[in-house]
Formats: sequence, structure tokens, C-alpha cells
Amino acid sequence: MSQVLDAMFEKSVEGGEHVIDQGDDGDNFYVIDWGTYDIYVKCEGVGRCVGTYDNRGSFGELALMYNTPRAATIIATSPGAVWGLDRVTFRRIIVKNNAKKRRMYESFIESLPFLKSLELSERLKVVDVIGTKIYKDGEQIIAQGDMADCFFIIESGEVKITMKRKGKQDVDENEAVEITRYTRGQYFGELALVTNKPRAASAFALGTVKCLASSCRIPSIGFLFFVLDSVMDVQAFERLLGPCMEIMKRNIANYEEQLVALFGTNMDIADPSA
Ligand code: 1OR
Ligand code: 1OR
Repeated sequence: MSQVLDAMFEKSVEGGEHVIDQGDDGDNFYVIDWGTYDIYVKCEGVGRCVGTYDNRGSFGELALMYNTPRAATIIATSPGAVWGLDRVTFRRIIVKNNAKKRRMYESFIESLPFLKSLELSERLKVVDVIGTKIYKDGEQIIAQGDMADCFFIIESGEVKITMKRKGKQDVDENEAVEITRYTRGQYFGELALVTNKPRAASAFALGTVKCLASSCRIPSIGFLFFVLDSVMDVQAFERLLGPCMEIMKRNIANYEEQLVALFGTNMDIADPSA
């Protein structure tokens, strides 16, 4: 941690400034301190805005991790500041850490049915952006109604998913209905990322649970989590799991059928246009 902190430098950014240009060689990895940034990707020569960062997140890791040209252009849409980490330090720490994680998780990731539409190399990239989180018995992992920024795959233990009835969002968790349980190899927390809506249900650990997850970010030290643990944020989720989206959407259609069966309403968990 101290190596990373020592190596990081602050850089002020003006509105309109290109922090990264697509096609360039990678020099630094950046963590947003503040400011808003657009992500542009060229398609047949024309730049298209594919996403934004709003006062948090990080970018510029791909070119450094995979020795490839910059995959996108990042333009500040307001004044702001970023923390930079140079390529050499980034590679020394992150790439070494990733190699360790790949050795640990390769066979587990390969066994996950919902990732089967990804090539092996793409699956290994999923490993690069996840960290491990351990929850104690009874601990809440997801709270219904919260905004989402991460997604979970269970490595061990059991997770209970509960839901409050429509119009009763304020009631105690005790009055929530258990709707399903998940164990090793299953995932949850994808719905809010796919639909861009608040969490549709709550998740609790039953016994000790170990998840592969993005570190749910604590704003002030969030960037350290990224550097040390890696986060699977919304952008990384879309970029890496795009090919699995169809499987996830099919499963979401199942949630809706179950919802009607349980509560007699579809509660609008997924926007049909999403
Ligand atoms: P980099 O080193 O290639 C540009 O420099 C950075 O933009 C890249 O690392 C990522 O950190 C960030 N596709 C590629 N790069 C992206 C994307 C992205 N989003 C953020 N970056 N897509 C957008 C996904 C919402 C996929 C577009 C097809
Ligand atoms: P999320 O990001 O909305 C809560 O956070 C997670 O619970 C959700 O993603 C799913 O991964 C998971 N309806 C909605 N979410 C569900 C459901 C579900 N089951 C699991 N999750 N239904 C249950 C179907 C067996 C339908 C409602 C009864």
C-alpha cells in the first residue's frame, strides 16, 4: 500500500482535456479524485460516447495490464483531478497480484456455467478485476433499494435473497420474504447493473460466505481498494461480461415469472427496454 501511495501523483484536469487518447501507448493508470469524464470509443473512425465517470472510478488499466494501445479516449467534461500511477509501478504491483489471482481462481472461473460464452482469455480478465470478500453469518451483503456498483460470485457458503413487497419498501427486513438461496458458483447482484436500477432485493450471508466481488467502495479510500484488490465496477462489468449478458437477461426473465407467482405483480424489476 505504501509503495502505491508513494508512487501516486496528483494531476489537475481542465474541462475538455483529453486525459487519454485511444490508440496511444499506455503511460499511467488513473484514479478519479473528482470531476466528470466521458469515455469515447472509435467505431469505423467515428468516436462514440459509450459511458461516463461521475466523480469516482478509475481508468487506464487495460493498456498497462495487457500491453495494448489505449482502448478508449477519456475526456474531462468538467475541471477535476486524478491520481496517476506510473506504468512500471502499476505493472510491478498489479500484474504480479493478478498472476497470483489467476493461479488461485482459474479453475473456479472455468467451472462457472454463466461465463461459458466467454473465451478463456476473457474469463481470465474477469479474474483480474475481482477481489475476495468474506461475510459473517447474518451479515447483509446487499440492501434492497440501494444503488449498485458491484456484482458477486459465490466461492463458498450460502446466500439468502429476500424481498420486500411492493409499496412496503419501508418495512423492517424481518418482514421481507425469502425468495431464493444461492451457493458456490452462482452469482447475484447483476440485475441492478444490467437494468441500471436500485437493488431489487437484499442478500444476507448464511454462515460464513466468501464471494468474488468488486470491493463495495468506501469513497475516501476506494481508490486503494482498486489498486490493491481491484474492483469490478459498472464499466468493467459491461465491458467484460457483455458476451454473457444474454444468459443473464434470460435469467432475469425467470425472476419476473417467479415474481408474478409469488407476489402477483411484476414490480417492474427490469425495464423491458433495457
Ligand atoms: P486503457 O488503458 O485502454 C482507456 O485506456 C481506458 O478507458 C481503458 O483502459 C479503460 O480503463 C477505460 N472499452 C474500453 N475501455 C474502456 C471502456 C470500454 N470503458 C472504460 N474504459 N467500454 C465501455 C464500457 C462501458 C467498451 C466500449 C465498447
Ligand atoms: P440486484 O442487483 O437487484 C439483488 O440485487 C439481487 O438478488 C439481484 O440483483 C439478483 O441477483 C438477486 N428478483 C430480483 N432479484 C433477484 C431475484 C428475484 N432472485 C435473486 N435475485 N426473483 C426471484 C426469482 C427466484 C423474483 C422475485 C420474487
